[in-house]
Amino acid sequence: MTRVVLSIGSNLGDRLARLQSVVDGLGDKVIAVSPVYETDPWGLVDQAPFLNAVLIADDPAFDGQAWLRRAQEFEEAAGRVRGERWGPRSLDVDLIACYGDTEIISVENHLTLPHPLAHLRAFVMIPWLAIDPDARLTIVGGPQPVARLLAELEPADRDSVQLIDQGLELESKN
Ligand code: PH2
Ligand code: MG
Ligand code: MG
Repeated sequence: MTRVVLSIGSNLGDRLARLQSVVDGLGDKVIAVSPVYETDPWGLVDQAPFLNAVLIADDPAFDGQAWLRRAQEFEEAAGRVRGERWGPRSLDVDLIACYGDTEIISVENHLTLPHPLAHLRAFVMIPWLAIDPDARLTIVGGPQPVARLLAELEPADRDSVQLIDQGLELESKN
């Protein structure tokens, strides 16, 4: 079994529908879906606000590379065009952390795990904590509680992530 923590974001087009496409595409692999937040653009600030959420999913057959391929398929299906780094995007699906029997650490084949910038991004940590208050992220020096990493950010960074009153819908299994 591998479990993955995915950060999903969009700031072009029907942002909520883009995020929902990932939840729908993962179907019953989804374990948890965070609320949706509107977030100020990070890294390249002169662009439209994002919607962001975090998902936790399981698939017994997937390793890190398989999750990466799946993430890229979702981005392509949303019509993502690769533009400038940190620039506007219809859909971004980033692997934040991945676990088999132990945490998967990777620096190979375009796959860096855990995500090397997650501890700087309130738009990742706030949604993640909403579905896993005990979340831990491995950074240089070892695993750290995400709650502590978030507390180390500037208050303005935390304030740039605002809960919205629309959410993502988990497929109902009737
Ligand atoms: N993604 C980026 C760059 N900046 N800012 C926010 N608020 N949300 C994002 O998902 C995001 C970003 C590149 O992946
Ligand atoms: Mg990203
Ligand atoms: Mg990405």
